[in-house]
Amino acid sequence: MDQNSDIISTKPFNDQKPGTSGLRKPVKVFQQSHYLENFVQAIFNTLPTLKGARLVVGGDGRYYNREAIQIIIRMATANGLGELLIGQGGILSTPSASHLIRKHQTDGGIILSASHNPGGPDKDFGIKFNTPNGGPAPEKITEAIYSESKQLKEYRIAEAREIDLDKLGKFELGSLKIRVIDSVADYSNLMQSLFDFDQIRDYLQGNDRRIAFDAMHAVTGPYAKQIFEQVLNCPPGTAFNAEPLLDFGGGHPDPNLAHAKELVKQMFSDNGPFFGAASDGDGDRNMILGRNIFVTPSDSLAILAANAAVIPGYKHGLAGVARSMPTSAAVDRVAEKLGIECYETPTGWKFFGNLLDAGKITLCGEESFGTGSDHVREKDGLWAVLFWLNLLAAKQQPVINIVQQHWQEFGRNAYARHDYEEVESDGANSLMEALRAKSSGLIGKPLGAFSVQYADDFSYTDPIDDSISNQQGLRIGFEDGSRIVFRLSGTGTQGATLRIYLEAYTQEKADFSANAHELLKPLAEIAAETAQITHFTGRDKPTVIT
Ligand code: G16
Repeated sequence: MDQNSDIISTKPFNDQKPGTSGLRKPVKVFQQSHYLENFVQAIFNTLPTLKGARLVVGGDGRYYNREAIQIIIRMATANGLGELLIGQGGILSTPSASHLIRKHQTDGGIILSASHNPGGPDKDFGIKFNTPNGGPAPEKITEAIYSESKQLKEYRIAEAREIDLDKLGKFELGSLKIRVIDSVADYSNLMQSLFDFDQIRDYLQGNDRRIAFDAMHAVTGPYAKQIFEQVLNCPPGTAFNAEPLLDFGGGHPDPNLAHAKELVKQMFSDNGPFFGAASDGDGDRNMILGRNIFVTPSDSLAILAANAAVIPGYKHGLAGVARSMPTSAAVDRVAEKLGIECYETPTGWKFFGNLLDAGKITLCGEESFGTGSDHVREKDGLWAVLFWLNLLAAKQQPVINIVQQHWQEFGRNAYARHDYEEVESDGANSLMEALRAKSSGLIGKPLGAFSVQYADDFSYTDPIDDSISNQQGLRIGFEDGSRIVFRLSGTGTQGATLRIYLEAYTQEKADFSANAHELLKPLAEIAAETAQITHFTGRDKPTVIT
């Protein structure tokens, strides 16, 4: 322990169980005395070797980011850690933190973010631990952290000066070394090693090739400015809402049709940009749009997989692909054609980690606007955008043609997610229990015009370490390839969020120009009736449809 350190007596909090992606709570919860400190100490206590450990630390710049980093610094020195690598201004996008952990071979990292949840004094904050592979800690580690948090009696923190997070350079605090590093440079270099920037740059010089990137006042602003406007020579303003703000400008930094309104309006107007994209609070999500077309995240994954051979970083082929269970089966059809394995995992990027580390998969993605590859161990928003730009440049085609051609070849998995946010937890749990109880009885029966092929509660056995994750979502699959999935979100901070995932498979050409919601209407009706949504939640329509 360092000389000026204190051992502070504390009591455990009983609600520090990490969810789908770390511990997410309202800021006010984190500001309670000892709350953040307890969780950080719980993380430290689970490190295999605490003394001398090296960690990457950074966050999405939201309210409480800087305060939290100063606390982590003081606790790191008191606990005898060796080195912290911190993004300048406390800023690191989640994928760039993952890259830095891998590049500098640290013992992991602490990422401060509540991702797409709104920020500000009355909104949310979050913290998660990433392991030395750069990925979110798997369940056995999050369980260990939780279990530490439940028995914690004390934590260690030093009395120390504030470190200037805005100044690049090396600092020392007791025996702790601190390096404040450029948040963007390494990440930008990594992207240039995967994509043909010359080809993209030339392509974007062409007529009518204006692109727009909405950083949603979140962490990708500085990254997008550098990559689009400096390296790719796009005009200033290409990246807009590009200054990270403590409260994301009061917005909801979730890149979807509901929340990236400004971008969507541009993309669906007559003289809009020919390509548009957005990213979320911490830069790991992406939304892809062409002029007058939105590409669902599930389709995006399938299209990237089908066309990976034209991208320099992936030209040698894909080892395999993976998608989370609620993500549409569009990529499964591509994998079948390519003759590669397609893994179906529970929701949560952490489940891709083992597959990526074992070299079983190259690309993976989720319906929740996450796409990524083996270049890091997190989903990566800007990576997906650059992949698409490289694809457009290589094929010399607009987004709409690429999507339509894909559907002609593989059929269309029309897709939508209906979210019922902040419903009473008891009602949501009862809905899931009632559905679970009746699901096996649905098999072989008709539901509307559909015939149920299978109905189960998704369970996953990790093919690498054999760990089992049960109760990962209720699925009702129909004989024509359509599907309804019911899950409770693991990232919300108020009550429960019921997610209903609808997927209709069609090979009818007429359906390729149809509105997805029209195609999904019969499934939405079946979902509402089968799960008795109004009865259990008191709601007659979803809060958000994405
Ligand atoms: C996190 C996880 C994703 C997950 C998403 C939604 O994303 O990293 O793997 O798909 O939450 O999870 P849920 O449906 O449980 O709310 P992010 O971008 O919030 O870190």
